[in-house]
Amino acid sequence: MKITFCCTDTKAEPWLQGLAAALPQADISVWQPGAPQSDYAVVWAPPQQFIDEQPALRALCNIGAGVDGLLRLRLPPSMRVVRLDDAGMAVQMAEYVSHALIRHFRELDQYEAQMRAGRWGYLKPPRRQDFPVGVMGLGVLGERVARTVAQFDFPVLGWSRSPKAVAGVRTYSGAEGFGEFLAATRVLVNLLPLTPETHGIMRRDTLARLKPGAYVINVARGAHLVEEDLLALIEEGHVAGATLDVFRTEPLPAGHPFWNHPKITITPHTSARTLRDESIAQIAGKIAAMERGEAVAGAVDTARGY
Ligand code: NDP
Ligand code: OXD
Repeated sequence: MKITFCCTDTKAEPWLQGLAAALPQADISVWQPGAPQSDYAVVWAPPQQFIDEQPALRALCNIGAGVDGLLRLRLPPSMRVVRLDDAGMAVQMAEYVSHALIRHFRELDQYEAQMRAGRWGYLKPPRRQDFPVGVMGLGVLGERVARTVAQFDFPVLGWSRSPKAVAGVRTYSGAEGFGEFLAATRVLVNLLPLTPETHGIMRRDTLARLKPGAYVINVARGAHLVEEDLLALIEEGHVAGATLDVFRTEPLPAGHPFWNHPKITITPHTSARTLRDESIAQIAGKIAAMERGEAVAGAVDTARGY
């Protein structure tokens, strides 16, 4: 079995070693233009040329959870796409979102400013019930985040495409449930995949439906958010602030208003990193399962877009 590795911005050697150890029968190499046809590919942001030169791949194994970049390429209709499901990302997302939420809710920035000013003083304790948290996307990552936040006794709501039941979470689904979900949410967490349906989903008319003093945590994709609309709603006071891990243009360009905005915290697309060892083990397991003709978790429905 032949496996090709084609991952932009990724050091290949440790992946090749790990995959070779997990799949000793496989012949694994880094893709070069003109390379012979492989059976499987391990990819992140491959060029179109790679797809065009490898039309008979049995599967593209994406070393990330989101496949929006991959699905922008022209793929042969029969080409199977498999993504990471969890592989150590869900716990990272849960800690990142919990941190952002609690930092905002407990006003830790204000306490830090007081500390730096040498001042000992109390702020009025916020009421947890005034901060309902709405998680958009109840998949592998969103469900873990919703369950984790519920452990801190926040009211938690979740929204997905199909109806879902999650213990401790009030769930909504589809276009018909979206308005009610937004109206009941104050802290909006985005964990949707980027698809034609979800592109620009956080924009003026949707964010304006959140409870006053809303807070936005975007950990999915930058193109979910209309950045100018968020800035305007913060300026107008409806939105109190945001924690943003992903941006329309990455790296965030110099001079972008998010860099120095007092009510916005940014991180460089790091809320849930691909963990190499966990990912190698998962991808090797999926390739072995596909070789045996078995179904695998994380199989992408390319028509649906996630
Ligand atoms: P999943 O595919 O497991 O979950 C997606 C969820 O979104 C599902 O609940 C799905 O609903 C819901 N959904 C999809 N489309 C719609 C829609 N139109 N309306 C309402 N709900 C919808 O994905 P993951 O949880 O694994 O990952 C989510 C995203 O997180 C990734 O696509 C990626 O963009 C992002 N990500 C970001 C990272 C970072 O470091 N910032 C790291 C990893 C991922 P249903 O359950 O009905 O199918
Ligand atoms: C992913 C990501 O999709 O890193 O895995 O954003």
